[in-house]
Amino acid sequence: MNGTAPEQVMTHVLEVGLEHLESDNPNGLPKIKGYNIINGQLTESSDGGTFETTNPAWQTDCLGVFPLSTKSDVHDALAAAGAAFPGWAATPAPTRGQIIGNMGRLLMEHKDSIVALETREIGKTLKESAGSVQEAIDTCLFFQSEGRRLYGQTVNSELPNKELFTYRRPLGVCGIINACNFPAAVPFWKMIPAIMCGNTCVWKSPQDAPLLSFALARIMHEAGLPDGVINLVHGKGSGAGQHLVDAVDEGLVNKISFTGSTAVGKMIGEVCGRNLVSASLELGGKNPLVVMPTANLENAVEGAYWAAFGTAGQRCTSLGNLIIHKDIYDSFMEMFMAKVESTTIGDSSRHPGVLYGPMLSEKYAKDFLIGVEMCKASGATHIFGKGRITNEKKPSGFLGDASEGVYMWPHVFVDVTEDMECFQEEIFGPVVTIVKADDFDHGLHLANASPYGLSSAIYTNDRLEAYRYKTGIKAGMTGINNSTTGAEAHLPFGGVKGSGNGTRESGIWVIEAYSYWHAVNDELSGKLQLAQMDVDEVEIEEADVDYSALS
Ligand code: UN1
Repeated sequence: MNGTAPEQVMTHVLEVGLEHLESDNPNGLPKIKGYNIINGQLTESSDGGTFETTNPAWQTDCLGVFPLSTKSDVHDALAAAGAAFPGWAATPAPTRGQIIGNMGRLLMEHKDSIVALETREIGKTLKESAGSVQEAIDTCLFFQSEGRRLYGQTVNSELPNKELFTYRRPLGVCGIINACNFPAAVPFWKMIPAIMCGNTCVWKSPQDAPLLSFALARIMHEAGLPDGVINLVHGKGSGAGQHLVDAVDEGLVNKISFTGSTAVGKMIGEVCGRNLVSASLELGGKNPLVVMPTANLENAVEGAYWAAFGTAGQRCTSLGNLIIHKDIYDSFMEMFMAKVESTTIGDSSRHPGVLYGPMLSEKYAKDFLIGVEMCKASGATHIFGKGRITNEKKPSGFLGDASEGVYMWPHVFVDVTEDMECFQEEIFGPVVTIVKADDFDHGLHLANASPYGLSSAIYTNDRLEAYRYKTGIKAGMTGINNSTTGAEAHLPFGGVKGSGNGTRESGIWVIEAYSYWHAVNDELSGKLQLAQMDVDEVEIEEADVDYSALS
């Protein structure tokens, strides 16, 4: 069956020196013993604790067993990152960039196997896993050449025989914590610029994607990364991730970069704030998409449908509130619901072409069902979706045996109003909450009415409306005649309001998050010259103007 691709990754990246554990995996794929990587060494948890990672599309398929890292494991990783920092920071930036380029090339070489592994571990469709891995490759290629720039400036002094310069300096040890929904793209968005700037990292892998994270960390080392520059620790729940955040209070961390929920992001922001440690926080979204009467309705339906249900709604950029102008509401809904009803769902590695696969894991499924109940309790009208898919209760487009995985129906709620909890709160999964707008101003008001401000979109062919939306929306990202998803690796990614603390990932903008500006002045005159005080005064010539006329 779908065996070849995941087996490749085992051979190329993981198998070297790795133990295959006994397994009765239904697909015949191996179950491996995974490790932390601390100072380049494969290590187990200090107390021997482990946890398993399973395939959400086929839950009896166990991918591997990983260390449940203890506080002392996390501290070992921090010590390794601290020890590696001076050497790595002193490595010329173009050399750092070259190693990053090698990572990109190795990812390209093994892309098919990594994609298959991502799909096996978190259930995303093969097409979407390929997108996530490509985003990681794009990031490497972008930052390979940034290693040859990383520009500072020369600045003119107000004093003679004196030179002023600015340099970008690395921050030190960075703690990296990411969610599992983009397990290749998002950690690369963080770690690639971090190491390009000369920092070292302790990466806490997402609990639902330890094997993919392990494979990526092995690739990074295979690309020539010195030991200790990136240290990987696995863990679950409030274990290793919390130990990493706690280490900020102990002065062992110089930066935390986190992608995940707003609640956890606020907690991390507080810890970092009281220690004056820099934090990059990419948090939740309740991304609005407005459809106006001049829009091409077919495109708008397609964009809204993809934004809501692609990735089973498990992107931070997924559509939350769909805001439809009242004049086109009925025709839009007729087309939209026809698509929703025909949604194909299943295990993409066995049923290519499905729109979406299972939830990322059982934990995401549980939280999603709580969200669906919250929509009902909010008073919204529930017009489609029946919770978890079972063989007895499945949509017409479901393919395969529902009892094997953790699949959800697509859900649609209408008659939503801005005072409802389901309008205000992010629900991570395949659900859309639909609101009717009276006119453009009302639509824009609704788009701004949630506590979040990550992504946003409008479908309109009225250029003034598009302009007014673009200037009136409070969001980090806006699509015009496009869905809410689809950020590219060289545009700034991030949000405002409850979606983050204003830091950005990607492109040249992310460099600000992983470096500080160092201003240097070089006095060449051979004497002490005081800024502001020893500056030659320039005589202003008396102008022939009668200023008294102004009063
Ligand atoms: C995320 O969900 O955390 O723009 C990242 C997008 C993707 C990245 C999403 N390129 O939807």
